[in-house]
Amino acid sequence: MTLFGTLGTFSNATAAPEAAKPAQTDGFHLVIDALKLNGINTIYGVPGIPITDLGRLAQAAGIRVISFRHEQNAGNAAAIAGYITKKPGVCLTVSAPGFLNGLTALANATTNCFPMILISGSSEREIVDLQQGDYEEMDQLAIAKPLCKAAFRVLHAADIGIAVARAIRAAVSGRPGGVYLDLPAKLFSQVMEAEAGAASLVKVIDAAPAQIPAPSAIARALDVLKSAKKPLIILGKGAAYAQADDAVRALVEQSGIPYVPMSMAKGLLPDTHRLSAGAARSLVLKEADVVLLVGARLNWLLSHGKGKTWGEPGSKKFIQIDIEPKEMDSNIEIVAPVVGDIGSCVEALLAGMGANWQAPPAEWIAKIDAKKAENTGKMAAKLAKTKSPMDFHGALGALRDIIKARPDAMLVNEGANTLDLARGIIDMYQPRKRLDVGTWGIMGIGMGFAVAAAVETGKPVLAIEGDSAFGFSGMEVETICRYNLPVCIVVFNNNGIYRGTDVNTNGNGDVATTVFVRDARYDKMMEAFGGVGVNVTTPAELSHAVNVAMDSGRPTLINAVIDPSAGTESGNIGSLNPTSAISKA
Ligand SMILES: Cc1ncc(C[n+]2csc(CCOP(=O)(O)OP(=O)(O)O)c2C)c(N)n1
Ligand SMILES: [Mg+2]
Repeated sequence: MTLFGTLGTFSNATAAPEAAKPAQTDGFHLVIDALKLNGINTIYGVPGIPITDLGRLAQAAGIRVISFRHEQNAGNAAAIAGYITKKPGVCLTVSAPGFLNGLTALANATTNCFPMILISGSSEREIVDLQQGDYEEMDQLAIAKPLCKAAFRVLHAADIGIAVARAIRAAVSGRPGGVYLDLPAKLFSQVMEAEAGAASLVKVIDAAPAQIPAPSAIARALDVLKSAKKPLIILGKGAAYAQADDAVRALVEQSGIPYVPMSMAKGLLPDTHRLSAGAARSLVLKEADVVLLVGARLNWLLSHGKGKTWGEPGSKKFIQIDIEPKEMDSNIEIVAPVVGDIGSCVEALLAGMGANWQAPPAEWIAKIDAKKAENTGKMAAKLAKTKSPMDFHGALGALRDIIKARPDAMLVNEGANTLDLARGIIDMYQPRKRLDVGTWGIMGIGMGFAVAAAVETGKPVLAIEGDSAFGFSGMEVETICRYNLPVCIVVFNNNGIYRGTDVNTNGNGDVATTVFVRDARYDKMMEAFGGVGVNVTTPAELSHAVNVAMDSGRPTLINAVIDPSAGTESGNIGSLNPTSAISKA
């Protein structure tokens, strides 16, 4: 349009009667609409500038917005929501400090392959980039980038739809992980015509496309498997995430191959399954000749596939199923890589195996069964102990029976002894019920995971927490009470980290570095917010209190008094702990 034309139109318009103004939308509403369009119906976060109204408006628009007391817990909730649902969990934070608080959870989600989107408001770009000292100034995008799968910033309201679509795709496709979405304050109030806004939104089609393995890779894997005399399947968290439960079960049962579940894969098949070799783990890792990894990485948790855990060097062949090609040969040679999504790969293996697959030699199964019986027998006596104060085994024996009776409950678990012993002792019966510290062994996931487990599944949650572990997210008991969630927390209170008995030898009056206030009453924390607090000293009392809590659905914290001398340094992973050769503390 010419200058004159413009002026002419302008003067005509002022002379004409007021035309109806087209309906408008803005950045706030476009973010909410984009999330809703893609089926994201829950946001976990902490309010503040510049995203307070985003939370309010999202709530008003029908999204469930769960406000936490600290962003790390909101982030952990989002991450585990992603794991449970295969949809990215969303965490919403304020700029700089709130963003940083959420970042640990984002990095942890990425490490664990949980799909999550951290959405953080950010300060004014022009000021941040010139480092002129804006309110909560920080170049958040640059900081997030190396810690997640993808990171995006949106400067124009018209790009919100495409940005949310990219974030969702990046989080769930291929190997899932964390995504950062940076939304500067100015974006939220940018206005555009509603019609154009609606047209700018993107509904993601097939966000995590199937990745079909090559037929030659399947044939190669089956050849290797066929040659095995002592085969073993290892099921990882990836296999649990895939929600290919029937196929995974069929793989084990049709092949007759014993399996070991990694921590969060427990329950994919019931731990009581005849082919579970969990109770003979050391034996099977050492003696197997062919190992089929299903969504399990050969990282530290599997001793990198080498060393004395794995028996004679060169004594085994590894077949690996993973969606990420780079995972192959990451630690040792993989003789049969199978790259694709777990469901498609396992289905293809099953099809190739057919109905007449030769079961493994009976001697192999018999040897495993004998070891299982021996280990289970030794354990049974320990679990039946009723002494007071309790040791870990006595207390966990009680909780083991509770999960057996309530197999659909969600179990959250963190700590050192409290974690390692619970993992070994408590059998799981259903997939994705066990949520724990994952790949990093990170403390602090407890209450975030518990909240999301309750919100996403509607099932009762049992959180088994070391007293130290609980402290990292303990303030969220208020959140649990505020939303009246069916969460029962059991704090294994042994007065400290690993144990409560360490002594400071320097004489300055401080307690030792691993010791907490003696005989603390964590149950009182729950009472402060209207929940139920119980103090227990015997397995029978513990069992009773948990059953009452799970029947009532009321937020409950049980302070379980554990013998302060019962734990061992670092639980099961003491060998990773460097100690001074010169002086012993
Ligand atoms: C974020 C983080 N900080 C610190 C640690 C180191 N750490 C490992 S276990 C643990 C706490 C163990 O004590 P507790 O939870 O009481 O379990 P217990 O062995 O006493 O049962 C700590 C602090 C960690 N894993 N993660
Ligand atoms: Mg402790």
